[in-house]
Amino acid sequence: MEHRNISILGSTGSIGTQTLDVISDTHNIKINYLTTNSNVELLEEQCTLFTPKGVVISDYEAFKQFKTKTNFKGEIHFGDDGFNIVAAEKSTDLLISSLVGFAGVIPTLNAINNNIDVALANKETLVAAGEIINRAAKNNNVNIFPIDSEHSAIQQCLTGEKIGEVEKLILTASGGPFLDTPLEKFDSITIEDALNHPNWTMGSKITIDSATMMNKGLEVIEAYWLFGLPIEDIDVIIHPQSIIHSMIQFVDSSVKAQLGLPDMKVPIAYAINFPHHKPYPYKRMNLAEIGILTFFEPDFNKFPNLKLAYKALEKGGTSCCILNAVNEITVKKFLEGKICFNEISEINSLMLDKIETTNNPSIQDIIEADKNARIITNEYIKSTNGISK
Ligand code: MN3
Repeated sequence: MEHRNISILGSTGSIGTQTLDVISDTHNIKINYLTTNSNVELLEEQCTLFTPKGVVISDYEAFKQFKTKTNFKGEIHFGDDGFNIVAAEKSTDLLISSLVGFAGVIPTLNAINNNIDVALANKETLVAAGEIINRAAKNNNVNIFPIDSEHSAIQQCLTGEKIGEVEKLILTASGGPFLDTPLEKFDSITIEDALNHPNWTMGSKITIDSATMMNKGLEVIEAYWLFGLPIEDIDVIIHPQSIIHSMIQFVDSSVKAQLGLPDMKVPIAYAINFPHHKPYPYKRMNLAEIGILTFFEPDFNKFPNLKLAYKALEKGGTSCCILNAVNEITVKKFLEGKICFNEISEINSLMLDKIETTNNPSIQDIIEADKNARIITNEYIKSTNGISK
């Protein structure tokens, strides 16, 4: 599979910029579209370096500013209409889906329906609409390559193997910055504490999700849709060094793991070059230098969000979509200082119980469930001013 024409949804974000780093280290790749929310300065630089066919800007003020000031000679589109153009461009053979949040779902689905392979960094696409995405991918014979260290690890382990011979997927989790923080101290966790991740440099939403372990919960849901094993055969183990990126256990008890330094460029390069490992100059792992790898069972009392993900998967229908939407709001409210750290999972849990689920959802049901869950959560937080404050 040679991917030669690539578009990036969210090219100025953490995954987007790292993808462009990988592409600048790869031969013969042409960029079709780049998109940003509002970071037009960086977009301008990217246009100069990569000369895409066009760009999309989601923020209207930023769009107007870019249009008047830019030296870029290609197409300049605004908002959802722009995303539709990106998703409809038939010459694109790989879409890097790295928008943040639910905004990534529809453009990704549209690209799949237009027979474009997807490298998926946007978690919400599979979390909110896994069933629909899988059906669309199957119907259109489209491949989905995960851009996430854990799922990329599993995909690398599975290459050359038969999924029917796999007994268990074992996702590793760093445990985040509060692995060793006692539960009694969770009440006083600040925004700065939570944004300080020990191993990975990422955007703020996913960094908070790592601190609450919702990130791992969302990854369990993603793994469920990507690899098709039953929920009970997807395990999580805490591995603070983030060197083993995930493992698969076969029916004969053999375990296969993928290791490496924590660097998102590796899963990005694998997604672009699948099933090949092409030469890149990235820093090599030295296990003797690392010395010790440790593992623990996850603590569901400290990190109830992880349990909530399994619960939502079992409930099915729009439950995972609801959990994801509620969590986006609670994380946002935490970052705004409106609720405290513990309230993220408390409100997530409350809303998952309270908000009604729709079974066998259509994409319209998903969009409505997402919108509705946000409204209910926002209203709840407003009415209570948080739980404990
Ligand atoms: Mn991950």
